[in-house]
Amino acid sequence: MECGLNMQGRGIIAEVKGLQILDSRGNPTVRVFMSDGVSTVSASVPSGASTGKHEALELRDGGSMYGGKGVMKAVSNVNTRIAEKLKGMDSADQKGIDEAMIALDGTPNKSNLGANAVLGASMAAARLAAISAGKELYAHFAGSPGRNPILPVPLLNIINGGVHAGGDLAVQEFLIVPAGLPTFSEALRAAAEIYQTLKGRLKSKYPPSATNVGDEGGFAPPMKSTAEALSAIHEAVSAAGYSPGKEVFMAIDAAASEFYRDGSYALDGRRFSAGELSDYYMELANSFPLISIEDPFDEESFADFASFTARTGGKVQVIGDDIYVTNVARISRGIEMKSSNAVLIKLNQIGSVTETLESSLLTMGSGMSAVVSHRSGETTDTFIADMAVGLGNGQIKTGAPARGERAAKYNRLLEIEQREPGIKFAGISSFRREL
Ligand code: 2PG
Ligand code: MG
Repeated sequence: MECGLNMQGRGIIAEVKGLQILDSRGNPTVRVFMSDGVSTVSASVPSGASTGKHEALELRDGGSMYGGKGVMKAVSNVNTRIAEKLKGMDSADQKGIDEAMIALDGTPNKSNLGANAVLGASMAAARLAAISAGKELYAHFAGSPGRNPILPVPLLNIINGGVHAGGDLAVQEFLIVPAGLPTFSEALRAAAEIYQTLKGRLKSKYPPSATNVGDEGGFAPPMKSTAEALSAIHEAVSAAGYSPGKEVFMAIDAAASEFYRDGSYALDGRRFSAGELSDYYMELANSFPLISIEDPFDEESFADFASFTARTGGKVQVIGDDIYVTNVARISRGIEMKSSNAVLIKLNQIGSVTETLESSLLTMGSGMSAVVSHRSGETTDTFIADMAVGLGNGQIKTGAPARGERAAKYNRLLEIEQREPGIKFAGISSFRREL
């Protein structure tokens, strides 16, 4: 990109350019470059597989190229309509920028410009605002009143199932949560050691293909049931020398919409009603140190979420992901119905930084936990690591401690920890599970 030609002042958007790149699954995604004539920044957009029905629209080209998954239309929208609109705007005015793009799009789900086009430009604007003010991105996010930067507890997905792997496990994610370690780096070290220990144990118990990995870097072993996966992790935690339920907890993301058909749930070789599934989760929570359960029911089941959340008595963090899709209206409904005590926060579900921050602040203000999350299709962009630190929400879910696109986020958190010894690790206190 040519710099210095259109210089109008630090932080003032002079140039916006899109590029079609590949994500971690080898599918096209959008990268946006933005310049104020002095600095050029870029941001890359992630992409989900178990997407919620109500997510903002990811614009794909169709046709034969990339199996229809090209994003050249979104890139062209960045280069033309979005660029024209944003040139001359101050990148520090995130709200103004995002509102201008939302108005330009004119649809409720960003289907005109594409949420991938809008989000890329929105994230790039945040980066340009930070760099032009001489700030790190996390410090930029921490700049608003009421935000206390904190290093988040990582939720690391070390066994992959559901649509992220090719096996028989219906539950999508089996995670470890090293919330009881004193610092972020010690928590990450515990996670990495447990990951390698699990790898060794899977090798000795299953065929060699058991340590092949799924989309988020977790192993995809030929296991038959939820309990089998949880047992393997539970044992690996102890075998690695950590105390389960004290130093290291466990979590699942059922992503239950993916195995909900005709009013019942198909997993572990049988069909469950919502009530039976709730019993099943309670049994699992009594047998393992399960600290968090995400998307236990279908994405429209606000009432089933609410009964389950009440039933756990605040002992388990119940996260809503596909049910809320980072959308203020749906989160508000969840708050009213007490459907969960936590919300997953994903930038591309809603499609702009401003709306993502609004959803996060609504969640945190209501006493629920907000969990900042990656997507199963990622890039090496580390935006969410900085966003979580600056926002101070206390938890981040960004895959296994392996594969470049996942490790990049954890490594960025290590860097922030080293730069800013004053920023504390959220630890177990970020699990405000009661409502
Ligand atoms: C989830 C996510 C991320 P996907 O369900 O929480 O782990 O998966 O990006 O495929 O929706
Ligand atoms: Mg999920």
